[in-house]
Amino acid sequence: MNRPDVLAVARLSPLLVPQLEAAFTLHDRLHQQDPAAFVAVAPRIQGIAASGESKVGAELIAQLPSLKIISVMGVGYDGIDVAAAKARGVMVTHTPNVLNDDVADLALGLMLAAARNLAAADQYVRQGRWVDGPMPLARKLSGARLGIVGMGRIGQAIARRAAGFDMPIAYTSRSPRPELPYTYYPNATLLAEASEVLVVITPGGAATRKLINADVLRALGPTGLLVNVARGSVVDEQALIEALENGTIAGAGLDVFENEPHVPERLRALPQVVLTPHIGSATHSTRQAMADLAFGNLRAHFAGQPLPTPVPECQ
Ligand code: 8YV
Repeated sequence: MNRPDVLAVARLSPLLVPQLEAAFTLHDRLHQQDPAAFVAVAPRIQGIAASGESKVGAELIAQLPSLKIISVMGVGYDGIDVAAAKARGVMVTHTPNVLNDDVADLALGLMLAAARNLAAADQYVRQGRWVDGPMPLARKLSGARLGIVGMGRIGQAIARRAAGFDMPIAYTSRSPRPELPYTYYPNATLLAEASEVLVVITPGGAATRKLINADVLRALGPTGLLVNVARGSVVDEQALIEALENGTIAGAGLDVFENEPHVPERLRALPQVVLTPHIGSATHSTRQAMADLAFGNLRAHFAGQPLPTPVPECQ
């Protein structure tokens, strides 16, 4: 049986690797781990398996003359040079929709955790400090004005959940969505000014790099909370640290960071910040669905069938 050669460009999910190994000859990060062996194999590689955080640049694509498909296990594909792939006729696929619920759930969790100081409250009990008296009061989340940066599928899932908390909802995105019952603002600063909680769920990449900057944080204001479940690149992390240290904003809930898995010491030192290690889609059932879809895209390609979920640029 013909077993196409596929290059894994990242440490892939254990839910995906066995499926890939059963169908393909899988080269696990060979380009990084054994460049000499990679040179020999490169002409045969027809597929790339990547994660949402993987970088696949024009240079790597150029080294793979037989490459036909890049399958990303993740909805975000900002690390993939899609223009370079398309120029070579290489298709790019991702795993949209199956993770909407999980990422939206986590956004609400971080909103609640940041507003109600849940991480600090847990420590308060564990460290035996309760016996000395109650914790300082927190802020109410229900009814707070919510601003959502990015009104795609996950943004809408967050909005639906927030409606259950009686939160007035506004958003900014590339273009208004008149079919949705939420208030549109043309940019993040105006949205932040009108919001008490600002949630970031917009794609990463050059178009949104450091979109949430010092001006936006100033507009959010001293009682404002920032939640980021998108990409670390969307927030100017240095400006965020300064805004938190100076009380320019009240707190934050962050699942993503500029230089994962490294989180600046200054950010980790702040008690008004809740930090999670990029777990937006990290549940058993969702990661299984993502792995199945990432594999399904590769399988469909090699079977000559239509791709289940190509990225919009490749549709
Ligand atoms: C994962 C993600 O971190 O979907 C995305 O864009 O960031 C995540 O779900 C990862 O890609 C899992 O492989």
